[in-house]
Amino acid sequence: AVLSDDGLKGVLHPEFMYGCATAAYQVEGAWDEDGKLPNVWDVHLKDTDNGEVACDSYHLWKEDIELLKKYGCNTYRFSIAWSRVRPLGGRNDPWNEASLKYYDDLPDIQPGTASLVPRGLGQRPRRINALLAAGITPFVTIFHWDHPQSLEERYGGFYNAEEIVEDFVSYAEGLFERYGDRVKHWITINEPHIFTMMSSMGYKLKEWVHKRDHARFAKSILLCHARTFDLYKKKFQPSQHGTIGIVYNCDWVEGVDSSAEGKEASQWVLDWVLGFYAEPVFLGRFPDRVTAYLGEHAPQFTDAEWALLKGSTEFFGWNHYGTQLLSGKRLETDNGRLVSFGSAERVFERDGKQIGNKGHGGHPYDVPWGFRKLMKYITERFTGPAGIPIMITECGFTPENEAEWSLEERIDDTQRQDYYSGYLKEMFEAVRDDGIDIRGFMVWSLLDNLEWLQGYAKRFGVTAVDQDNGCKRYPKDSSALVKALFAHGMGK
Ligand code: PNW
Repeated sequence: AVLSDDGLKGVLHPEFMYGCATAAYQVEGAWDEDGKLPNVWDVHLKDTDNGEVACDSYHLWKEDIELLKKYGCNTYRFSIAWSRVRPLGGRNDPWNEASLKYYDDLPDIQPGTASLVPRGLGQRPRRINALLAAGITPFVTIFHWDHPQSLEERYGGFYNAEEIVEDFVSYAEGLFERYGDRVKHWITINEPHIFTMMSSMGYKLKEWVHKRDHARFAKSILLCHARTFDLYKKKFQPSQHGTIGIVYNCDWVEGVDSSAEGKEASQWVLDWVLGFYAEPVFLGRFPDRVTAYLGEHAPQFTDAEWALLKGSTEFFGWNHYGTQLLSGKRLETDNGRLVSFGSAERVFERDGKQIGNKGHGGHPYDVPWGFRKLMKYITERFTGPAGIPIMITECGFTPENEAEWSLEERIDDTQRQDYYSGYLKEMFEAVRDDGIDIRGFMVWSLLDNLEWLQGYAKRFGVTAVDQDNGCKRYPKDSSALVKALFAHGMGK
């Protein structure tokens, strides 16, 4: 275990941001309250597990803040629901004051003096100020996949770069105007690659994505990001003094053996899943493997757009879960569709041994050394040369079969505790020994919540939520462990 006399006490940056993360659609519920209109997931998941109630954080947000305090967090990463604050979504559509207020505050709340007791409608202390009053820094995701359905119906959503970019930037501008005096940490977009896959698998095509679709989404996403970054830098940062960046998903991959095929497959997956969105932002180009693969579909940018893209992040937001080994075999189908993650065949044993505890299929195995290798890879390729820090914006684990567990079993979450012990030890050592500049770490997730297409069966929370009993919250044992680990790393 970390802790004790391991030489890791106090190795973290003095202003290290330790917190928990959530996303609006996955926790808020209240899907049609206070003027909110349907987002793409409300429509798509209508008849299955969905976010209509979720963890009811729209009403229970004060309890969420109490949990963050209990867990020793100094940061809360959450997202704003576009379909709440601007229900129709478009640049000429009205804002919704009732919902803007939900994320906002009362002017009479001063740091240290906030009362978290509700004082009646229209008078409630709101989330951002309540966080600040609790000494918790809001880290706000502008877009965590839940755009208004009306944008799909009007013009095909992210299929239509010209339209979505203008609407996205206008939405972001409204958030900077409204909250930027108090929110100093902004994320434009969460996980471009997974958003593309999940959207296509989910509300759009209901099948694996064609390269053409990846290319169209990439163009929209990258331009939404770069234009929003540029707007913030020019119009808001000079007076608001906040920071802004993008969040990537990336798990570690390497060949199961030392074969050239395994190496090539791994680099392909890293280029496809991460490089496709990180190289434009860090290096002003696409990876060669990606342009070669996309051929005629490869997104085209003007010189002015490339200039906007290059250097358009102030931190490397990184969601990391697990590690997979690749056999070197490609699973691409003949009609140009990718099966998943770049269609490389995945294996999870080496020398006859499973590589770690098995978790949820998408980010499968608990492999601390994979995290360590990827910290190095990202630093060497992207953040080191750019001189910018890494922010771990999500990291978590859920055992494969947790859905069948009783509440007691969910709380005694030994596999999640093993996971965080192993990953945080690697992270602390990487900071101390490998010169890795990590400034933040956010547990995914504060709460057991709606895992998109997988419903409520996959539970990433350090807090169990009893959906059958008013969404009552129960801290899992891992929450105390993570708190202790960060107290140690931060020298307390
Ligand atoms: C991330 N995969 O999504 C998201 O940012 C969260 O909203 C989500 O709940 C969390 O990870 C846990 O899954 C991903 O299949 C969803 O590889 C699926 C995958 C990766 C990321």
